[in-house]
Amino acid sequence: MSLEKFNIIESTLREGEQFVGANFTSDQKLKIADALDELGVEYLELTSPLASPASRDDCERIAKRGLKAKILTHIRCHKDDAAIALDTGVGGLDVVIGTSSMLRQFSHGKSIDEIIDLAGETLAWIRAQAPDIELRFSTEDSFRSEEKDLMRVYLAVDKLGVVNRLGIADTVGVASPRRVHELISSLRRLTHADIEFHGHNDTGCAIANSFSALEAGATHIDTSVLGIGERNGITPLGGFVARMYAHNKAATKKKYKLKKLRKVDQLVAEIVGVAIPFNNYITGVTAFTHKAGIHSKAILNKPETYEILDPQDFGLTRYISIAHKLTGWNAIKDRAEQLGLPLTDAQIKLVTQEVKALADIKPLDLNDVDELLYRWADTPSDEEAVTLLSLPITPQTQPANSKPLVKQPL
Ligand code: HCA
Ligand code: CU
Repeated sequence: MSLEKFNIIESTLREGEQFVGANFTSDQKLKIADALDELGVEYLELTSPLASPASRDDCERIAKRGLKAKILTHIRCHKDDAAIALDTGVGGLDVVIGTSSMLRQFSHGKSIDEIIDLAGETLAWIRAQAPDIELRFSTEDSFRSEEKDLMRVYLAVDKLGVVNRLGIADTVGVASPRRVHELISSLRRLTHADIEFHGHNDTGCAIANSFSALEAGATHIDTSVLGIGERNGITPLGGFVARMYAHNKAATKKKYKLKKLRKVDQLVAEIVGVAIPFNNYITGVTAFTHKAGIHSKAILNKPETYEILDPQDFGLTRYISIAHKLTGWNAIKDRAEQLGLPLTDAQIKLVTQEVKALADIKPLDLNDVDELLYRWADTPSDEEAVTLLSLPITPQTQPANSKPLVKQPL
């Protein structure tokens, strides 16, 4: 159920602002908000208006912008914070308080009973001030909190009947998919509100944990563009979208404008001064690059053989890397056809042998392969072709020092 009807709470403008390279100006925030809104995420979460005067103005500006996405801001569990946040005109408040013994001891210093009282008072007060606002209550470091403490807090909050959503946060990235499934399943069984999952990626489980949360009944998943956030960040938007596309392609294509993802990744990468990682989900330079001859052959016949994501759905193209020793003659033939060279299969197979032999000696690039193909195309007969195979490597085929082997036309 939730797997088909989930919502993305896009937190690049909150959790993402906690990435060490992020220092968004107001205009940059607007650009990011607009780009995410075009992509179609359901919510945008913004840094607390209490963080700085500009953060407060930004909440007001983005709340007034008339975006389709609902605008949320993220605050501590205090009436004073809530009062200021409500004044900004946002559509929802994400309230959070730490419940783990470490946070209780080293951060706010409150007992579980005090947390329950404070949450009850604050949430009821917010609901009285703003009957229509979307209200979420979350515990920080949920997975290192005692489960009995956690459930006491959630049950007490749920009983108030004033929150729309309960949030579970894997603040330090310690949870595994099975653990997430267990905890969210318990929460689903015991409470009535929607459930949000926020997962950090310290141990590489953020996307799997988010998916597992949905399988267990969560309704909302927090993401950020490229996964930026504290330390190495949270569930990346693109990777999460890739996961949901693999689960239900038609529904994901309908829900989001997938071709906008590249622009969003590029925009945020540029603003925070990082490159999109080569192996990034969907938009990384090698995400749709195929190499081994066996893969290339099947890809040319039927791309789905080795692709769970169709690059076209994301406005991207696949690339077959052919200038290496693992190449295959089907891929070389395809390249000859792209170049309009009428070589026979026998000739193509000889070119392939030559590419492999050369690649054993030195790194090649596409120009080297093209050059061989052109030479073979100029060769009048197969006999001469055999002679050509034994020719030494000409200076023109020597690549410049360490040229990249993969050149994807992104
Ligand atoms: C943080 C807080 C938070 C809050 C998550 C939430 C976390 O440590 O900065 O409100 O759901 O990871 O616990 O981002
Ligand atoms: Cu976080």
